[in-house]
Amino acid sequence: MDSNQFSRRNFFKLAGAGIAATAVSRVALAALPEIISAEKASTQAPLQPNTGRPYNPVVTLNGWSLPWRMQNGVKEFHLVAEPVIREIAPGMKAHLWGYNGQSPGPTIEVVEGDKVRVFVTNRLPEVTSVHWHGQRLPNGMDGVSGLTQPAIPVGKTYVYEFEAKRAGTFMYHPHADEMTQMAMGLMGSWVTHPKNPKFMAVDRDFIFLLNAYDIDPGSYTPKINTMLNFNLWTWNSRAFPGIDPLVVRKNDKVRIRIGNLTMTNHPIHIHGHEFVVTGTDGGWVPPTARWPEVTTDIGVGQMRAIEFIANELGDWSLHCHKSHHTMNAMGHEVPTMLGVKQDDLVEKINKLVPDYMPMGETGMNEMSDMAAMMDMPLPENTLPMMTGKGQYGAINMGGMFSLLKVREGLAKNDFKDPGPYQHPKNTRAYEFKGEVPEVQRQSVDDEKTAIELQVRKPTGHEGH
Ligand SMILES: [Cu+2]
Repeated sequence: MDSNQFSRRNFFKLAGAGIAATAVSRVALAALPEIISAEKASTQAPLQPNTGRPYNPVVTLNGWSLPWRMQNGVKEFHLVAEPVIREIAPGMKAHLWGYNGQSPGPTIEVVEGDKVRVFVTNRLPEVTSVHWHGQRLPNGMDGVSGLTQPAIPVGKTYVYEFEAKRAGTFMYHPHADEMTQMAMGLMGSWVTHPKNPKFMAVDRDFIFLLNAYDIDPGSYTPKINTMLNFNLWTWNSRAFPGIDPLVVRKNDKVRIRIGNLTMTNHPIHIHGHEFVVTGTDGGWVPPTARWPEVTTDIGVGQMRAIEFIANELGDWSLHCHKSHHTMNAMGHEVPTMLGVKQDDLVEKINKLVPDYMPMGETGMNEMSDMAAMMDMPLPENTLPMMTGKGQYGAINMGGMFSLLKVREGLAKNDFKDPGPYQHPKNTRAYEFKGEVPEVQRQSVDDEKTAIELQVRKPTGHEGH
């Protein structure tokens, strides 16, 4: 874009107009859009545009959208990179780096063709920059420190200006000491809405980022050198049961936009509905190229937009299908104890280790019950590994898990949790109360099979 189209010079004109020194500083301050900060980690109502061209706003899961100001036809936003305290779920807070009070930062929403100016103020203890992942823009606005711009020094504000050329879903994150700054939670979402608000319009449009942290039980700050062994798998820096449900009306057309800024892929799975992938990092998928799925794998650095009609009432799970990603921190080096009798062992171990507790003898379900009853002495500021209470008991989940709640009769912009789904009579799994038949052993006629079975039969001490 031609920089003359922008009114950058106007800021300096004011400063040179011979106003008293104090007034100058006030004018200089006023030249920057005010800093709007979020205090809460809960999902905020969609930001309805009151200036600029119309669009259908998104709902950021456990997040919010950044208000802008119009300045001579340019949408101006102000991001502040700073240390923040983010509640990961009730009972655990993390000391992260974020933007405008939270990690991730606010979602930025603009319309295709908008001229955009983003002020970025650096209140971190080190240099930073912002890369606008996926966007078409002048090379010098790409935010790669050292390559396309000097890094933003501590305490300084840099300005990014470009036209939002392509409609779609994007991410933003630092491109300066990236490993540290992304491990600390510096990231956010960006949506460029299509010029025509009717194009690809949906009733409810959700957005969130997949991110991950390595925070030792009992501590607050992520370990920044971790490459693969993260222990907190989060959506918008929240872990279940801290992730809000996605509340929709029956028969709503729903879009969920998911960006992956972790170091591994996440197969995101939905229950009770099929969806189609309608958007990728490169843009909208042509209708003829879409196919139905119930799980879509989202690679590192990728974004996927999925769409479906929510026509089945209920509380439907929406989660990453890697089962270790639906657990919270507790170390995965716990040995498998399935079937290991520990009764007499515990007594002996207790003489050596007074706090030892037997774990996992019949599976790990007992873990969530223990945690739920707070019998288990977890370190302070630590989430139970598996948790969450449903109307029928423990849900045994953590991490990247939430619920799609489909209900009838919700108001247009009602995203409030409607509570647990009331299953209509005779539509819930139930206990069978009759006799369970005897096991029928299949008679083995085939000689060959009989020999194989004999070979496989356990032979006691042999081989030990
Ligand atoms: Cu995952």
